[in-house]
Amino acid sequence: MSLQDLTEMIIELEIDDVAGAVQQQIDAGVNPQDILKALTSGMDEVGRRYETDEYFLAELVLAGDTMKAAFEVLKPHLKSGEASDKAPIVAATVKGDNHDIGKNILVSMLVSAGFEVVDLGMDCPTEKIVEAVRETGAKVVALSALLTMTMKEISNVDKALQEAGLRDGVKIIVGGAPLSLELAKELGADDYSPDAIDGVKRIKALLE
Ligand code: B12
Repeated sequence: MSLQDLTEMIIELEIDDVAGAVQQQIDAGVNPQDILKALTSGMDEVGRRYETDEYFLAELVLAGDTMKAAFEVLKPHLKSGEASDKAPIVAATVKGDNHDIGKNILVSMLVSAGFEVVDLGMDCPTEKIVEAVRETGAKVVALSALLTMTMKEISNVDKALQEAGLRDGVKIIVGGAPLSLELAKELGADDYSPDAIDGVKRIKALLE
């Protein structure tokens, strides 16, 4: 059993066996962050197969569930140090978007780094995000957008925070497959990260 086998298990949607395989890697002393990378690269291949009509919606759903089963086992092992700030972080997947696996991974990584996180879930209305920032005094909003169609919601959150007079006190960091740092900035965000591990580092930097 190798990390490549784990990637294959995600691609082949082996939902019944994936948790045991992750546990086996952990027991063998493999770095949990390398395990996460192997799982995520399996999801990338699933996305590619969906794009080329080798996989359909049923496979996307099953791939999501397989990833979740794997991540449940991995989650307690992903530790990335002590948080420097105790202000909560507001996290959400934007309105119209039902992809929450990446956002959930980021939230788990933030919690294990010592942050308090207000997780607003997926398909989250902009008003709910503004309300949470107002109520908690959060200094960072972490948004996930996986669809080209829902990317524009980032700019709506930016505008709504400005209108509420809250934008100056809060940084917006975003992530998700269709984004890049350039796009993120165009949409009004302060920062972008392609993965959750680097995302936690960037959030720490934004708070400094
Ligand atoms: C699983 C999946 C689904 C599942 C989601 C299950 C769930 N609960 O999340 C289901 C089946 C619901 C789904 C539905 C759809 N999907 Co889909 N899906 C995927 C798939 C295969 C994997 C996504 C995933 O979970 N990846 C694994 C996680 C770990 O990665 P991640 O989300 O990218 O997150 C990482 C980083 O991006 C980053 N990150 C993420 N968020 C954030 C936030 C911050 C602040 C930071 C710092 C970092 C960060 O950290 C994470 C960990 O490192 C992708 C393909 C892909 N490669 O992304 C398509 C994909 C996103 N889906 C796609 C499509 C088209 C759809 C549907 C429209 C299909 C349909 N015809 O109905 C619907 C839309 C539903 C909706 N309204 O949202 C397209 C989007 C194309 C586009 N550019 O718009 C993709 C890219 C597939 C493709 N290649 O065509 N999907």
